[in-house]
Formats: sequence, structure tokens, C-alpha cells
Amino acid sequence: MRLSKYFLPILRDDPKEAEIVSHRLMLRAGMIRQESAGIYSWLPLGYKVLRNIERIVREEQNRAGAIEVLMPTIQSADLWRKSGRYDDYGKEMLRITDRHDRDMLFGPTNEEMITDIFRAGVQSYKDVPRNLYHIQWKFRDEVRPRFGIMRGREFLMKDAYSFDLSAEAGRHSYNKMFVSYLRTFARMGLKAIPMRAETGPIGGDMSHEFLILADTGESEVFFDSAFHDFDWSAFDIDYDNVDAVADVVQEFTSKYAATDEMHDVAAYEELPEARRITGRGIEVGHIFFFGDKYAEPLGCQVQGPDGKPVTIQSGSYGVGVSRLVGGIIEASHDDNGIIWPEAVAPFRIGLINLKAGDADTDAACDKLYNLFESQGNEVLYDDTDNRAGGKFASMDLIGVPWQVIIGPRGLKQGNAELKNRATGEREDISIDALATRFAN
Ligand code: 5CA
Repeated sequence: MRLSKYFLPILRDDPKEAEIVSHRLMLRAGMIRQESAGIYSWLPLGYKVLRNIERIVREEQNRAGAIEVLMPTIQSADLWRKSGRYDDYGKEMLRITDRHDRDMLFGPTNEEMITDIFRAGVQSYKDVPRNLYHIQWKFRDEVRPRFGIMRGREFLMKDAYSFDLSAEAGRHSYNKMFVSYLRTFARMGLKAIPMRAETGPIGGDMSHEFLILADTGESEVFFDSAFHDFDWSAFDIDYDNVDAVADVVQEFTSKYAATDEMHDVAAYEELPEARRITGRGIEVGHIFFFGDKYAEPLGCQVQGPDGKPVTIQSGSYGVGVSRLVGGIIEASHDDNGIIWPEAVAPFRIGLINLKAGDADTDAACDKLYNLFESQGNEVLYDDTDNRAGGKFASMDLIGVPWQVIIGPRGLKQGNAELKNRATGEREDISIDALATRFAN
């Protein structure tokens, strides 16, 4: 992408309304624009990151055996009346009446609808287990939308729903999602600590929240420093191996970790003092096992092996896809701006032309730009005639992992400068070496 043809409305000054760093940087980097309280447009740069996060979430859901569907954002109130949640959900639910005076709502979550879809589509025990998920916009009329997309009213969520014959089998489905979450967040460069959690309006009696540490997080967290010593990359396991999956869950739940809502002071204080860590965290995922809470009122049954009907056992598994954009920035930034992990970066390379209009520099930049793109790299090419200082500042602000800087002086020696955004390291590199540097 040539910057001269892109839409990147960068703000030079700090927006006054932003209380936390991710909100401030997302506005400054031209990633989002507020349309009304808690409702945002995603501008090109922000949308690219959102899509990258979505892709990782999707790949890891598929790897864990979940099957993608897409349910509508607008739901009928009927199923919610059957489950009893139409009244329970209260003011957070945006209620809508259509032209025929039918009660509709903008879905805050989808337990009822997916349970009804599953009920209608299966007959026998041979049709389970299954896990269906979608990545769809939700609406919750939060009392206090704040921190930009972090606590929005409209937000993008991945929600998966498991269907099993027994609570024991349901446990394996739960465990698979647990492990897939560790993998998903690790791929984004995050350590998301699983903590025992309240179940709130979703219900059930088993639940974990996944939290990343950040001073600006909304939850107070208490955990064992042993989490820092875990191997956060060793989840390359066979999801059909029930014991192997359970072992990972066992390991990651064996140490104390809880949010303020579930904090057990006595258990925490049994830890040696040096291992007690308190801080703040951002909830990026939340998983629940609630048995037949929805299957029972909605009549979701299959014929068991003995011919008798069995009520399905379920769980639901959420990831805050749009919240993760802010969460990653909270975890990875410096005074100059965002530092994207490569896996979610909007562009891998920022190519800076220090003397746009100079025939040699333009030619060298064009050649590299085409080459990088032909190698499958996403490149943001700053081909504008802005001042060098402004170009550097913008590239740092938007956090592109690698900057390739081309100027007439270096070019005379056949060189460019390569800067790593995360470490700040710069090296002189020959144009020839650059040709293969990003080949994979
Ligand atoms: N049905 C269940 C699991 S699919 C559910 O709705 N769980 S949840 O309420 O915990 O939401 C799942 C995830 O969505 C949360 O962990 C959080 O990361 C994200 N989320 C929830 N509310 C908001 C919000 N207002 N703004 C942005 N993200 C949110």
C-alpha cells in the first residue's frame, strides 16, 4: 500500500477523551473513530489488525475441531423467553420492536439460538460431540462504555458452543477450548492467565476467565508467580487425546489465580510471600460449562445408544476479538507508539522513502516495494514528500515491526537502513541482502 493512496488519518495531538494508552494510540494512529458512546467505525489500519486477530482465533478454533457458522445479529425474543433470560438480562439487552410489533433484540450472546439450531439439526447420539462457533458483532448496552473498544457497546466476539452426551464428555470439550485459548493468545504474543471466574448471566458452575496483565485492566488479579515460569508455547498436543488435554488444564489450574470477584484470601496467603503477585488484568476470554441450563428448557435432546432421549450438556466459550486489539496495545507499546507483534501487525514492513521525487531513490523504493509484496509481505510504502522526521514518527506510532529506510546517501553505497520497531535496533543492510531478508 502506498501511503499517498491510503486512508490513514493520524492525529498529531493526544485526544482528550482517551483515558488509557490503547485508546489514545488507536485514535492517534487512525485505527478507529467513535460514532456514538461505545460504538466505533474501524478505519483501514484498525480493521486490518482486527482481521488478523480474527484469523488467528479462527485457525485455532478450527484446529481444536470447532465448526464455523454465522448467526444473525438480530434475534427474536421467543427463544429468550423460553430460557427465562429475556427478563433476566435486564437493561444490557438492546430491545427492538419490528413493524409487526414483534419483540426482537440485538444479540448480546447466542446460547439460545445455537441450542435451537443444534436441536433442530441432530437426532442421535452419533451426532455428538460437536462444537459450533461464530465470529459476530454483539451489542450490550453497558452502563459505562469506556476505554475505547475495550468496553464497547458494539463489539466483535468469537463465541463457541459445545454439545455433548454427558457431563464427563462435556469436560473434555471444555478442556479443548481451554488449551486452544492458551494457543490462541500465545500466537498473539500474549500470556493470558486462566483464572477461576464467576458465571454471571451466562450461568453454570465451572468457568475460567483468561486475563492479560495491564495496569489499566478493569479487574484486580491475584496469582502465583509460578505462572511466569510455565512454558507458554508447549501446547502442541493432539486434541483427541483426552488425558494429554486434561494434563495441560491441570497444570494451568494447579496454581493460585483469581480475580477480585473470586479471590480467596486464605488460599492466596498460603503461598510464600515472594510468590504472591497482585496486579490488574484485562479479560480477553471467558469459558463456561453450564450442563443442561439451555438444553433443558429448549428441549435439546438426542436419542441415546439405548434408544432413550438424553438431554445435551453444553458449554460456551467467548473471545473478545475487538477487545484484543486494545489488549495487545496495552501489552506492547512504548512512548513513541504501538509495537505490533508480527502475527497481528497491519503491515509487516514500513518502507520509507527519504527523498520522494529523486529518480534513484524512487526507483530503488519501487523495486523493493514490488519485490516485498511479491514475496507475500504486506508493505506500507511512505512515498509522500513529508519531512523525514514526520515519517519516522508516524511509522513508530503505527507500530509496523520492520522499517526499511531508503535515502540517496546510503543508496550510493548500495545500502539501506533496517530498523526493528520492538528493539529499536538499526542496521545498515545492502539492497541485495534486503531482497531475501523478508522472503519468508
Ligand atoms: N456466551 C459467553 C461465552 S461465548 C459470553 O458471552 N461470555 S462473556 O460475556 O464473558 O464475553 C466473552 C468475551 O467478550 C469477554 O471475555 C470479553 O473479552 C469480551 N467482551 C465482553 N463484553 C465486552 C464489551 N462490552 N466490549 C468488548 N469486549 C467485551
